[in-house]
Amino acid sequence: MKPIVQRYEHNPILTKDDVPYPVVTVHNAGVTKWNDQYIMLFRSHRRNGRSIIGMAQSKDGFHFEVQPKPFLEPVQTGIFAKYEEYGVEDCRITAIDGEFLLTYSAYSRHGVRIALSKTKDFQTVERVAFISQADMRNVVIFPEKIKGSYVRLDRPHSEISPWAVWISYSPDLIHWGRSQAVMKPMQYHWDDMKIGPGAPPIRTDKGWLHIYHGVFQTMDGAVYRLGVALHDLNDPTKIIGVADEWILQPEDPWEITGYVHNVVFTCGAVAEDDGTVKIYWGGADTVMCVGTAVIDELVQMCLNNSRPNMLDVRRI
Ligand code: BMA
Repeated sequence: MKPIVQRYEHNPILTKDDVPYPVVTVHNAGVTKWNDQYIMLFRSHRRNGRSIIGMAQSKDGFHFEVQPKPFLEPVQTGIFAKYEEYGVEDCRITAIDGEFLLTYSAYSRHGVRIALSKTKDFQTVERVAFISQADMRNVVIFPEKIKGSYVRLDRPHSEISPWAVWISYSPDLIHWGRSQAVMKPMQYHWDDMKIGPGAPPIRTDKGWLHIYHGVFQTMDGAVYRLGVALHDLNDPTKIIGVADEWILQPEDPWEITGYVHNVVFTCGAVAEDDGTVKIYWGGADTVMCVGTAVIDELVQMCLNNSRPNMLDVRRI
């Protein structure tokens, strides 16, 4: 059977050997298209175990060339220095109103929170604000305002309820509210342990397509896979459907073995004019990979093989 995500035959597309400064991993990259180029902002561990974000560019979305210097590193002064002290991770890119919003995890002795930066040209970056308190990760901002508000999905940590996807709205990108839980892990499914936003949602005529990650705990540790959910176009708080089956799981050797075993983790996907989407993922927290899927097939998985809405089902 044809896989739903067709892996690029020359994966991995980027490794530490492609980076002209010392790093030990290349993974979890946000990707966007700009001026006929693909821009990738990837995470790398340094040899001290802390992460920075580098940039690579490509004409075709498959062959990337890395910039000589890191793109985003923890700053040394001010409020951002205080909360970026331990590193910056897992950047998502949203193109909106002629600029690019960058949301990434900032780690410090105070926990992990989400920073928002902006760029217009991928040369200069303006740090805007921290848009969450601790402990929050995986913020993806929708590429359009909906009914006048910016919209985001995120994933708070919680020991009471299993990690779930939430939605929030903002008039100005700084102040966020009207928060609601929209999606919960499904018990004894591939994403039983936790779920989190992956790539910024993609507009389709049937709804917003969200590619997310789900985690299952095994005797050999956690397995990270990717799945899809569809949100209502005008009210993304409403989930139209969540595909019952995953779309991608660790299978290639560099997804099964690496810095963290058995991980495929996405922070970015690029919708193409021909109805396909390039999905980018980190393999085993070590390398970057890409694959292609047909957007309508992902949408149909959400519509035709949807699971029940776990928000209303009590776990026993
Ligand atoms: C998550 C995040 C990701 C990482 C994944 C697997 O909690 O830290 O950045 O890819 O674990 O290690």
